[in-house]
Amino acid sequence: SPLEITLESIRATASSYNLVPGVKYAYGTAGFRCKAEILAPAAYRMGLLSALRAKSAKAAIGVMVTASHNPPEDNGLKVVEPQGEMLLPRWENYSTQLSNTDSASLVEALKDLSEEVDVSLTSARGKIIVGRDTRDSGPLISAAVAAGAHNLQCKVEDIGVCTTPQLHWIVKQTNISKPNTIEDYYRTFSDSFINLYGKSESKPSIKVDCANGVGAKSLRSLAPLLSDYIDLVICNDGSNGKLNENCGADFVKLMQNAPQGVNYSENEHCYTIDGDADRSLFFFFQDHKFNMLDGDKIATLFAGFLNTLIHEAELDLSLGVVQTAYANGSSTSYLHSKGIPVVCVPTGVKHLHKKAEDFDVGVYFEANGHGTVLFSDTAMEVINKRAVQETRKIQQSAVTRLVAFTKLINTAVGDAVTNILAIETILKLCNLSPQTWNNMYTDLPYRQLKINIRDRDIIKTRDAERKISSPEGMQEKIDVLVSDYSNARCFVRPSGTENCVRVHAECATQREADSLAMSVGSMVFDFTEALHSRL
Ligand code: G16
Repeated sequence: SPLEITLESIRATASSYNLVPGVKYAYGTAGFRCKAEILAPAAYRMGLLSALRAKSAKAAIGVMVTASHNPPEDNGLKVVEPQGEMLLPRWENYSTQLSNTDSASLVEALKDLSEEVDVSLTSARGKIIVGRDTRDSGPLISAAVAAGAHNLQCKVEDIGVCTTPQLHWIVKQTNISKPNTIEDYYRTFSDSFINLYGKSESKPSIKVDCANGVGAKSLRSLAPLLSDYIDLVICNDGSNGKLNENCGADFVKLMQNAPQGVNYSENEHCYTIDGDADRSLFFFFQDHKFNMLDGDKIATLFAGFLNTLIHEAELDLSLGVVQTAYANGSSTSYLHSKGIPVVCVPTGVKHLHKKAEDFDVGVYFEANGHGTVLFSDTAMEVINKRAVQETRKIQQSAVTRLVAFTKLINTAVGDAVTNILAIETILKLCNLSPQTWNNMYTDLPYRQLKINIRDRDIIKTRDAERKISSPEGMQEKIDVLVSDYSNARCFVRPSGTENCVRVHAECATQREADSLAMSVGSMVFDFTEALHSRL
């Protein structure tokens, strides 16, 4: 029977992807992430699972092979839902379960799962679209994903090297039967940019640190399409340096310092993006001093711009900003002072994206530069209706800009490249210099540390990761350390992408933030070591 043939092909292939003894996979903040050399068994199983997800959704599902900001020897997998969102939580749990199922039990596990999700393993519906970043291990991992999907006779389209947001966009476009190739992506966003940005008297040059990753490829394709309007100067394009080493958005945010490999001029607009081009940060130098404008500053720029347009166009739409515990306290106070509602959710684009859907216009950004804007169906209806109405000049101009802006945003997921275009557009339309933007509010000094402990999973958090619920007694110790400083805040959480816990401290001065982060970090280390020695 067709089912027996399918099951037999799984048994035959699975033996080439046996689990690695001692390795436990988990679907973390953004999918699977580990050393590339141990990822293939999970990749094969994710091929099977994504095929099943595609069959159950009767749609195209994306699988991105990337470890984003992690070092070159790592790799990972992010699964993309039909509308371009992150994998559903229920399927994240299935993914963790299936990826740890040994080869001999895979067929039974899949049969159970197909019953649970009520879809036949032999259903011919759906397909998976696979993309990968520039890591050497990418082709091998993509092949393992494809092997799993082929076992379930699922169609596989391998689009090769692309950015994570390109894959999200392509999946979304495929499922709504709209233009869906990489060329369509470049054309769509360059057209939208040109339409809203318009010509300038002098053509600005914009530098982008590409972290030696796939973003360079994307910008290289985009640059000629925009060359009448802006000059995109690509730095750290991967021809020399190593991926994410001393450059890229993660490095810049953590070190609060400029990336290597960018020769800047005073006041020049510079950006840094990460290894798979789904985060971006802005920076500039003034009097040789480095100034970074992070995801929080980008969120306030976008929210302020959109809020003004909504008011000018006299539209009755709710606008809100979604942040995480990492958001600088000053950004939250600034947004409140402007009457813009702010919500805090746990780390991970999936949490922010979901919450942003509660607003008509939901702006979400993590401080590290991940983010985008979502426009609800109602918002799109209201905006488009107003666009064809007879209105006063100011209303008309605002609504025209709003319509154009919705087309410049990759609403499938935060997109470093399209966000750069959106930021440049707002700065030009609002006649804002980097200084004026930066001076909207002053960041509170902060320090972030990575602490390596034996088992980061023993740390559990609550209250959108702002408090520790376990191990017992740890939060009290943090509270005591924080109480030594005035106006301080500090939290600790296990990373879902790296083998470490992150400590984040915010204080009135940089010295205090450094000192608080260090004392909390060493307390966490000692606390967990003591727990371990008692086991
Ligand atoms: C991923 C997630 C982000 C998250 C980051 C760090 O980013 O998509 O939402 O902020 O990991 O997560 P954690 O602190 O749990 O390690 P990326 O750019 O690495 O895919």
